[in-house]
Amino acid sequence: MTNKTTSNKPTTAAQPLTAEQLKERIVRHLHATLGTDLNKASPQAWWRATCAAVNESVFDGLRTTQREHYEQDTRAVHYFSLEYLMGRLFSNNLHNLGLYQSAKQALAELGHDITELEEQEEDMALGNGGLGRLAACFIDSLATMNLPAVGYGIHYEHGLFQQEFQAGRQIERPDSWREYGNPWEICRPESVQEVSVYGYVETVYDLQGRMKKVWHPGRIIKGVPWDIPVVGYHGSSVNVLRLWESRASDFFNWDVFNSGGYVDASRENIEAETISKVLYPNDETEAGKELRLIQQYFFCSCSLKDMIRRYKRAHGDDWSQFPQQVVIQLNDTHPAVAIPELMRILVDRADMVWDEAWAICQQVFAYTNHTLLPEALESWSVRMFEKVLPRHLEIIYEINRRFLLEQVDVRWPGDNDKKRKLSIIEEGHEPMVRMGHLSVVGSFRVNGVAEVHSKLVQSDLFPEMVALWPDKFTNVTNGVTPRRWLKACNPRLSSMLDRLVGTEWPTDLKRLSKLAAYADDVKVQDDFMAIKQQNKADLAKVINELTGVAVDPAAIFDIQIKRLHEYKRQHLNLLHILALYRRILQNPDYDMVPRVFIFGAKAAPGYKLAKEIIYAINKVAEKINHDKRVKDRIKVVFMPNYRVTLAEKMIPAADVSEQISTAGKEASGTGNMKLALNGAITVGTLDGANIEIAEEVGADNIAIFGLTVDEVKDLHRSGYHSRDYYHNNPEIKAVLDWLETDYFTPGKPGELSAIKHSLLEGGDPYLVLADFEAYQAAQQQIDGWYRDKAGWAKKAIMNTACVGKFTSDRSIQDYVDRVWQLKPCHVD
Ligand code: AZC
Repeated sequence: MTNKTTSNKPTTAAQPLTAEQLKERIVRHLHATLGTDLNKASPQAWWRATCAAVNESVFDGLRTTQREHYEQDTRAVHYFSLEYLMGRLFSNNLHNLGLYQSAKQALAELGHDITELEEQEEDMALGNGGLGRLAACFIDSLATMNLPAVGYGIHYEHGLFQQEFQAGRQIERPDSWREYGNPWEICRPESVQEVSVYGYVETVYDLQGRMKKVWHPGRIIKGVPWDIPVVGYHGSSVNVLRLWESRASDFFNWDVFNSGGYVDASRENIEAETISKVLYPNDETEAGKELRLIQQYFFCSCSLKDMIRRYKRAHGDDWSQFPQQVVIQLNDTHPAVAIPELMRILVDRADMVWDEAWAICQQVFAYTNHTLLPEALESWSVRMFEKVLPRHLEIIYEINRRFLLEQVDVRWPGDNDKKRKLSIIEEGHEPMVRMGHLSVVGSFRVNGVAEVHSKLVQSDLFPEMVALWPDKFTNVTNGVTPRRWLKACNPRLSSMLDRLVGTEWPTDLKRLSKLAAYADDVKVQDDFMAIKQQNKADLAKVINELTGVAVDPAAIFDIQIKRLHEYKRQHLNLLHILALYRRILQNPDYDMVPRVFIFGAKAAPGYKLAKEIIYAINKVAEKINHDKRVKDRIKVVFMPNYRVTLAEKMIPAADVSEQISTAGKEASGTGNMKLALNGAITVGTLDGANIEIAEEVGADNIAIFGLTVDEVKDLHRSGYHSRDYYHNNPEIKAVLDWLETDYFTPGKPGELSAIKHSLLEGGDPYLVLADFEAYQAAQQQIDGWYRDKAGWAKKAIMNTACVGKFTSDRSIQDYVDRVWQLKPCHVD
């Protein structure tokens, strides 16, 4: 490889544009691109003109990066992900280009406030939660570290639904993020791909008598690529996120159209376009729907063909270099169908013999597991698979036959139980294709996303696979990009850090550790907490605008933001709020530091109990917020439509970070990292990355509580009876019974009983009641800590100082070292 540099430290920003130069660009685009005038332009037009001005720099970087990667013929990682939760790109691109200050000034001189223009942008919410946001942080780091990379995914017309509350209940509205076009994307008609689905497979013999399989597809769909440039921070690389939009194939439509079937042709159009129409809104549940499988196959097939076209431009039909040039990271099992697709291309199209093709595949794919929840482990009915992808099913059968024969039976001769357990095909009344098994068998590396999670992937999910291939398994602890999650979202703290630890921390986050030396410094403590106070005042305004609730920035801001799921235990938080409320009613002088409990969460539209929990929190909030007896000691707010943009406003204002999942259930968490980075103190279980956060910040600076992974297992093994906790703890009993009355829903008793029901009759699968007592003790500890102003400031500072490990740059470096073996490619 002939890369110019081997250092992946970002280079310093090129000479940034002056405000004057930016002004000239903005005005030029207002005229030439937007076709409007200075005095007539709407805020939307100003925003778009500024985006166009910024894009001049973005596209410059994009062209040079692509030229450099092409000329140097570098090895590259191809990140395959069904989700990218990007959020807004405006301020992110400005920060990464080093243009934020110039743009702010330019716009101010043109009479506009940059933060107001930022509000013109819709979130690009092409993901559900953790997994999709991780992909977005990773592509930011890849570009920043000058690593050759392409992100591949789907160009959904509608991203994650927008959430509204009607009388406290979640209502979903479609998300039309690009209704009026998105200034950051470029359509690439020259790179359109075609993808086949349905149909049947024919066995034919060639002139040499060799058997060949020919797939006669039932339908052909066109994949149109949209490129989103991904700007590295002060680096020179601009990588690409390539998202595929589905359209009806021209070829197919003409036939129907010419035979007079205009209406039929239109219907086909609609069906083809359905594929990229909408993101499935399920976080950690597998839908098993045909359209979902087609989505997965559509984007994998388009992406592989795109990669192969690029490879062939440099190497022709010589496949020998392919595994040296290409690595594909599968973001969970969603893109696992890429494995049989690459086999099909190599065997059926490139006429390669099976062993040679399989050897290539096994050097190319790596798989990241993001969850152990059984309901999230994808499996597809063989019946449906055969209908949609008949040739791929045959290939999977062959992969499985060889795996069972050459690996499993060699290791455990004659052991049919092992074969049954390890088979990619799950036998039974309805045989299923197990995508996790396929991913492990087809990949050279498999990783979990935090130490404890990777251990559980090995011990609980795939123990036999580990016995077969111990070196295949590794860990890469997640990380978050400090550019978005500190630099851009918390400008006050960022400038303080610039002063105290220097300006290099955004690309070298360990430098924050220098802050620890100031943890006892009274002036630094005061400044740090003054910034927190200002951020809280800002958030208080947003809360008031969105919910009409007035909150006092002097109270503790206690924040739980994440998807709504029983295992994340928002209802544990709610039960504790109810317990506090009850204590206040029983003892009007109950002494507690005033606290604002703030939630943000979307529930999957079909997840009934999750929606009931949202409703319960909203009803309890309504009651408590209006109860004079509470004297503002407790406020409860549920922020509607939680998304990246809202997270950016909430995280800098958090005092307390709620990370309270049942141990063993949260693979990693990444919100936990963002909150700690911004100086919030975690109340958390020993789960996922909380364990590693605790190691970094030290026991004094985190409130750990509850059952450990082993204790959870023991309790389940010995038989867990949630009713015992209900009967033995009067506070638990009282608050659960309370939910059944009409106290929070006047005239409608029983409206909030779903929670109690799931915890008692439902058996409390996530051990809410078992952890309640420890949780309330941890909360009491927080209350005590907060009363000591200096002590709290020190803890908050130590959190920011000690979480440098959790930059996504470190995660990416781990992937480079443990999985990808990639070299940076410096771009001039
Ligand atoms: C999430 C995990 O739940 C979360 O713990 C982790 O931090 C995140 O991935 C990134 O690794 N999982 C998902 O969002 N979804 C699925 C299907 O696992």
